[in-house]
Amino acid sequence: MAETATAAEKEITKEELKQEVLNDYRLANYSREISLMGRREVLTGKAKFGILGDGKEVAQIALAKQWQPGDWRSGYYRDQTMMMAAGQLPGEQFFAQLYADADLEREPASAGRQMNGHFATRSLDENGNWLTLTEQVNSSPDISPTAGQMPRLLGLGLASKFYRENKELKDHKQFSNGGNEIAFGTIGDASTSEGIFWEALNAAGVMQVPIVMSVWDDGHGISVPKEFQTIKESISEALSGFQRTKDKKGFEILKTKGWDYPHLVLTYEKAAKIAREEHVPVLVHVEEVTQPQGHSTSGSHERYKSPERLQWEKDFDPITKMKEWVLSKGIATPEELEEIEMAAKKEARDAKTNAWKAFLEPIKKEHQEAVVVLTQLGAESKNAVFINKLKDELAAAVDPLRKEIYETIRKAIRYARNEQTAGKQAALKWLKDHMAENEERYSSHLYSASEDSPLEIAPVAAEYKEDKLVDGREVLRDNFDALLSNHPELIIFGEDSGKIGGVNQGLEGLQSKYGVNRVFDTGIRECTILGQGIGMAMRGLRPIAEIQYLDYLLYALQIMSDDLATVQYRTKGGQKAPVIIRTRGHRLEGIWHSGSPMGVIIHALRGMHNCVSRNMTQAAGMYNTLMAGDDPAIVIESLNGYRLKEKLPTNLGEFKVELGKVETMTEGEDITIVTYGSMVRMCVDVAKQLREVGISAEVIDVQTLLPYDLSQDIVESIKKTNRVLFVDEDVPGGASAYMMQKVLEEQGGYRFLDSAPATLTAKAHRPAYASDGDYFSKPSNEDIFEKVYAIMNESDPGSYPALFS
Ligand SMILES: Cc1ncc(C[n+]2csc(CCOP(=O)(O)OP(=O)(O)O)c2C)c(N)n1
Repeated sequence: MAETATAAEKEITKEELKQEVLNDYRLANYSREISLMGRREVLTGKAKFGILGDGKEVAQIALAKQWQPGDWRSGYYRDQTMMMAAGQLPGEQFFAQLYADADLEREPASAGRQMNGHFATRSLDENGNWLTLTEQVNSSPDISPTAGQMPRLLGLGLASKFYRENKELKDHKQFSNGGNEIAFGTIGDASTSEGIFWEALNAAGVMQVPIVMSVWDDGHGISVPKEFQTIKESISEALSGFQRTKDKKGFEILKTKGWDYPHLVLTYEKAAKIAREEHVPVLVHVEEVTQPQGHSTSGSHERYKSPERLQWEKDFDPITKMKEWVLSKGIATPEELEEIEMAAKKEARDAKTNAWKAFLEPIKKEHQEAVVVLTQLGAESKNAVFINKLKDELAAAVDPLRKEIYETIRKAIRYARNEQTAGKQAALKWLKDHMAENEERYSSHLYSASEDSPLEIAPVAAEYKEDKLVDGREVLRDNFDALLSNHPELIIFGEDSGKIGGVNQGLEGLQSKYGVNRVFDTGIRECTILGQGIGMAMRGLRPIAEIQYLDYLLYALQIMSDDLATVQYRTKGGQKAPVIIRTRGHRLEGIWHSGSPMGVIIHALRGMHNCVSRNMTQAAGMYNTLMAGDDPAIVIESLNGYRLKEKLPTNLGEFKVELGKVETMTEGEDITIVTYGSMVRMCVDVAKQLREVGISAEVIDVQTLLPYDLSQDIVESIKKTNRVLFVDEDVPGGASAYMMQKVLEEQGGYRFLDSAPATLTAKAHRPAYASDGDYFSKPSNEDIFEKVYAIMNESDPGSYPALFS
């Protein structure tokens, strides 16, 4: 009996194995057909650009067998087969993205906002609330900068560690099942030349993060071969020192070949098991990978690959090799395989046809409507000849894009500019309605649109029992204590943040109180501190990632700008990463300890909130607001404020600063001074000095640069004073110019001015060292006084005779 059962079992296993292999073979062919067609769609003009996954099919099918619900991917544009194998990319969706179909249903990765090959699953429902991420395989949203996926990968993997080790998180079932999830990273061999690849791998090794990192090694980065990319022309050899040993932690490094189906399957099985069970990072170096159609549709690889290499790529094509293997093992007959190939081709063709039809349909409708609108506009216009010509051209256009339709309508309306007809009204209404749709289509979700948006968080005033004064850093520390106690998912980390509690002691004692998995030290690696935060936040944790000094934010700026700030936008609300970045800057001394590059930051980081605090109570209130919200943000603490005395609020963790709301510090009648951060205190001091010479200045602290004065209170002040000066520590034309544009243009402030609007900023160079360097590099109290006085002198020299003549 027992023997029969075993035989039957074997029989079934063999059949199942055959089915699995043939299914893999079908998918490899299907994906390849899609790549071939994808290129043709671009070359025939139906799509603008194509970057495709041919040559990586078999390896990715092997990998995807290990991709389980709850797991994550952080990869790049070659991973179409991996996505298809995990059921996350039907062919129709692939083509929808290729055509830039802006419909979210048809192109759920980015709603047509991203170039093809930029994959993502959706973590949020239509209201911006989390889905159950443990029930789906997850892909973080791809970005184009090579190796840009690496910092985020670190955080995606690291989250599993916290979910496994932080007992208070055991109920967060939506995000993790006991930390058993792993994160799969993918990268091209040439992109391993980027610094952030090394930074992320080192950090993953140090922290023992459960990731499986695959390098698809096809020997080239576009045209540049490995000899110019990688030391020893082998990433696994270069990384051999990362290999774990019996007594030293590190990576498990595995090697396999991109065409060796059975070996790939076994390798990924092993890799995933190690990462999942032991929580150890694994590197899989997939060598001998091909790229049958070259890098992208922008060029041909015949220009840079030798005839021998091209021939080798044909001979070692993974699908050809897989076919040879299947036949050699007698798993299927040539006829069976041919049938599969034909079916895959047809299926791919159908996917393409369906996607193209679906993409065109709504545009066709708009096209027809536009022609009707133009017909009526022309019929009732004195300029019918011109309008009808435009209409005829549009009517004759074959499959026009929206751009052509809107260009035509907007030009036609110009011909009716002096007319008031029903046709013109209809055209204007049609345009207005559809432009609103296009606004939503292309410009929504720069920030969270959920109920938890920090813009929805009401302010709560700080409360005080007694007038006890403490150092500013104690207010922060006690507030972080309250936040850590109220939010088990809050994790704070950075350089020196753990053991000593931060260079300015804002986290003093909190590691001892909450443990090393809540408040901890990281290596010196700003970019991956940020990435760590991004990945963790995508998995439901609430990281506060500390960058020790504002001047060093530049190391992290690329990943903040390319990745963090665009998460909601590039997925059209499909994912979020509410990371809070804590840093400190402004007035201190020296080229790298007193920076205030706010123009750089606000312009690079649209999609994040930007909080510029003047003292620690205000900073704490900002953290409290941001923790209640679900957007990423940066809070800049004033370096010179940690030891200044402040009152200690009683409602720690609760009081909140309203984002986008200015605070009037000093009321005045003659001039409005708009400023933020450390300069608020100075401007308030100067206002007192100005009063002594009869000038009444109103000082406004903007509190947040992004968003900026949402209720437009600054213009109300200008209506009263009729003069305005913007003061900050940035370079000339930096954040002060931004503030000026907001107030003069957006708020219409220019209409109320009696004097020329002015800015007062630091010098164009980095600030020089020590007190004198600061005095002569940044705006001093005397500079502010004299600037205001000069404005008053110019307007009323009788009352305010020139200071220096
Ligand atoms: C930071 C950055 N620099 C340059 C590019 C342009 N670029 C796109 S892909 C690529 C080559 C990448 O080669 P590799 O990592 O080997 O991946 P493959 O395309 O071969 O799979 C380059 C240089 C980019 N996207 N990002």
